[in-house]
Amino acid sequence: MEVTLEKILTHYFQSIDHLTITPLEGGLINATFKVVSLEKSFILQKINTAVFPDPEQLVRNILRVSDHLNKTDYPNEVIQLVPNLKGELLTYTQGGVWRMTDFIDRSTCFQQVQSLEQAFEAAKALGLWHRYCFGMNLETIQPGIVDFLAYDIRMKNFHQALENTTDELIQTAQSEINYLLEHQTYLQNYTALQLPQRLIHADAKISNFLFSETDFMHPIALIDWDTLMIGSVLVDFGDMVRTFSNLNAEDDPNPNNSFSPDYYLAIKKGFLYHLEDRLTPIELANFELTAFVVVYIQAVRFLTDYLQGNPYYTIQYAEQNLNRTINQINWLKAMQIYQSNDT
Ligand code: GN1
Ligand code: MG
Repeated sequence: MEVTLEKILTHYFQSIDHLTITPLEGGLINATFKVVSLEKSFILQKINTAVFPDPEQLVRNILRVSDHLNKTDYPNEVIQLVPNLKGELLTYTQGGVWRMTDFIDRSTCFQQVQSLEQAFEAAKALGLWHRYCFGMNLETIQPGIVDFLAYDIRMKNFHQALENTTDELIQTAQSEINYLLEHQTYLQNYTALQLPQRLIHADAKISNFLFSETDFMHPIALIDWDTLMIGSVLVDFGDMVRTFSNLNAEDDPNPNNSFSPDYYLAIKKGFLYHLEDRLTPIELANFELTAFVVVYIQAVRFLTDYLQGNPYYTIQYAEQNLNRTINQINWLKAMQIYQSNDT
């Protein structure tokens, strides 16, 4: 066990003798570890304060939503923060800001969706989470990241990155840059919509769903509540579609299997299961457009990061953010073909 991690654990446990700690891969922002004690397990996270400059706000949002859900008969698991020995929900150390939550027992998660049934069930679970959040007082929620959903600012950052980057990177990414610049109409059409503003999760990707360890078709929790904010529920639908209907890994540039209409339809059916009678006509009419825009913006974000020298997303190899961009663009191209065949 690394000395620094041991030291962090002493903030939470009287004795760290019987603890094991293992890193959990997958997240691109925070560092995440599973801590196993003799009695139970926990999730320990080092919060990336470059991305989340106000960790107190993250904690406040989580408490507000978990308090709300705990007062209802919401059937799935709710995130439970674990205080340190001083009773504080955040631990400030020279090695960063740390937070611990309960590990949800007998659960497992996936980096890629396993079956149509699993996609349907997860989308249903997300819809259920939304249905139960609908009654919340939204005034108490402040975003943990300012301008996260301000897509005009995402585009401004992209243009700035284009101006400030090297000719070499521009050349390498020329076709992806062109594609994104040529397909801004979708974004403009989306931005012109007046969609109802509700509490959203804002990172509803497959790895943020926990499934029962014994029944992979049974979601038991929606996790990673760091991006709780106010926005359109269609953004959550879009993030599901982005990661569930793309059958390739997020950095796989192979165009085959980048969009599955069957998965898309399963997710839509699942998401509507608990929400169809709650959503307004403008929401019901804009599923496809929002999904397209969510993937488009994700491509813009990956490419911006690549052009800036990867300051934001964790990378394992130099071209990973470019590959992630290509992967998103492959989805967009396949979705366009699907839409043109469908109409
Ligand atoms: C980031 O850290 P992680 O993996 O939960 C990002 C999401 C992206 C996602 C792409 C705060 O999420 O917005 O969709 O990577 N989170 C933040 O995989 O930027
Ligand atoms: Mg996240």
